[in-house]
Amino acid sequence: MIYPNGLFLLAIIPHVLALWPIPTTLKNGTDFLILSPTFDITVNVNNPPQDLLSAVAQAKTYLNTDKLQRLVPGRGSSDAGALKTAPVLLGLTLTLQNTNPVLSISEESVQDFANRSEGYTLSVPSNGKPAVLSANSTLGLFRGLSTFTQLWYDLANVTYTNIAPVSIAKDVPAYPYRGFMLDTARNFFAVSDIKRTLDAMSWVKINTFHWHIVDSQSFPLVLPEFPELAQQGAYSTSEVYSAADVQDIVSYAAERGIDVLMEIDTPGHTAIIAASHPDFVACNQASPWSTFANEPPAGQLRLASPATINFTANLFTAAAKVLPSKYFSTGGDEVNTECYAQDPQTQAELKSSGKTLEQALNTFTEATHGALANLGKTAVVWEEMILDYNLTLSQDTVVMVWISSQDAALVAAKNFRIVHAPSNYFYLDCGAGEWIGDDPSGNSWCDPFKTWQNSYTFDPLANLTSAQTHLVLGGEQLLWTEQSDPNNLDSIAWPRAATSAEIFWTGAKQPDGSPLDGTEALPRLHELRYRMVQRGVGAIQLQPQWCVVRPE
Ligand code: CP6
Repeated sequence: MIYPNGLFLLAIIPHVLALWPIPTTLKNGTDFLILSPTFDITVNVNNPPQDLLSAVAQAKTYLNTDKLQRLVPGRGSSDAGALKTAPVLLGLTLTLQNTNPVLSISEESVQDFANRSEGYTLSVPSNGKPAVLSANSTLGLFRGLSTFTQLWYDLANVTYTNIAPVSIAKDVPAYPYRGFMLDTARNFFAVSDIKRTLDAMSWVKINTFHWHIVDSQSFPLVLPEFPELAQQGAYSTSEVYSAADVQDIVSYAAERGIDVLMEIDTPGHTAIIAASHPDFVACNQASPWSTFANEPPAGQLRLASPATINFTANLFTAAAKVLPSKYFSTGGDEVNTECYAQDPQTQAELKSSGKTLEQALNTFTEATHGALANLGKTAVVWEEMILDYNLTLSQDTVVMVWISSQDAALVAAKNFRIVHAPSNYFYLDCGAGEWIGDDPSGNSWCDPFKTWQNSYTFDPLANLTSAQTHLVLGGEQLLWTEQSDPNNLDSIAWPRAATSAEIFWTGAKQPDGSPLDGTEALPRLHELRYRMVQRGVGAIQLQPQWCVVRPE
């Protein structure tokens, strides 16, 4: 029973913290402190990078416009008395420790996540003395600014907190990879929709945008080397991402602490490539489609064909080189073997090369991953590439576990690094086995909703030995968009996608060692949701309005 617990908590906890995710360490009081109308942020950094200055300006805007009422009965109206005598905070000072040279947020954000420094220290005294935010990197300062803006409420145009003093001696992510995946192939999303999503991601310290940019249904990515793919494969000439659009999204993300991990899913999920390169695709016309793919249209790259391998390697090179990320996802999920069994060309190629299908897949991945290695990039794959086939993938390949959370242990047993993307916890749409019928194109349906409370119970280290925990890079929530487009993007994603953001920033345990607890989280998530709405993201409501309107 969600409502009774939540309502009960709102009623009895006098000082609900609105921080999301919970910092690693947190000490706070119960004093009132007003943010001065002339409050300013001082950047105590030599030659501050432009993106840091922009982030500071954005934080000041949020402080002015959030106007989040305290979500307790009476909307915090009983705070008015205390605010008459509360000290006033005039400023926040940002300082950098040990940085030589000073990198911009954008430069920090696209480094290998293993080397990224995202931690910070924040102190907000209750006596009106300046607050201090310090970090080892501009990215850490950015994370601290996000936290700082979450401290404040509004009552009759007074911006204030009731939890001063605040001391965060240390806030560092428990896991280096905290992602959100968006599929822009089943339905198209404009650059502005993606930017709005990147904003929301940055508020909860998500650091990776996993962009599942193309799939069997459409190819919206315009590549100068392969313009025909989008010309023949996009839903329309306007529903495309030009090179400039990709650049725009990558820069916008990086300024907000987010690396863009692009995915071109192969060899399955590629039917649309047949529109411009029919020779490279098998079983595109085969019938019924359900024998050859999990959703229409069927079609997979002819993995045993040297011409197709060459094309795919060049395609990865063309796409990966436009992104600064050290990682690129080559997909590898749901390869349908029946498709190859019934494709005469593939059968002939296997026969003449003397290879099994698995050996041909190995040749395909060696060549295509090799193209990424030539660019100094590391491949990311879906779990089947490790669990279903015997491939000689480089041991630094990152494996996304999606079919079931249980499979993480199988990947760890093979000593590969793991990103948790379990369909039974983190799919924002239907999970595995939840489709009724098997045709997402329209003849079937599923209940596209799992509660955030379910996601919030995920344990990143379940079933792993202590020697294997270092393999867990983090995780992500995912939005496959068979049943989503820009009209329900915000509501299907937020605030639910914030649950994994907290699990992988805070760790599955609170600072006092107790496990994350949905009952504790509800009022905080409720406040985060209101803040998101204030900032222009249509996150869904979690509780009745009555909770904050009834008298105190
Ligand atoms: N598309 C791609 C999908 C899915 C996957 N890959 C998917 C599979 C099962 C469910 C939901 C989504 N639609 N390319 C799996 C990684 Cl239940």
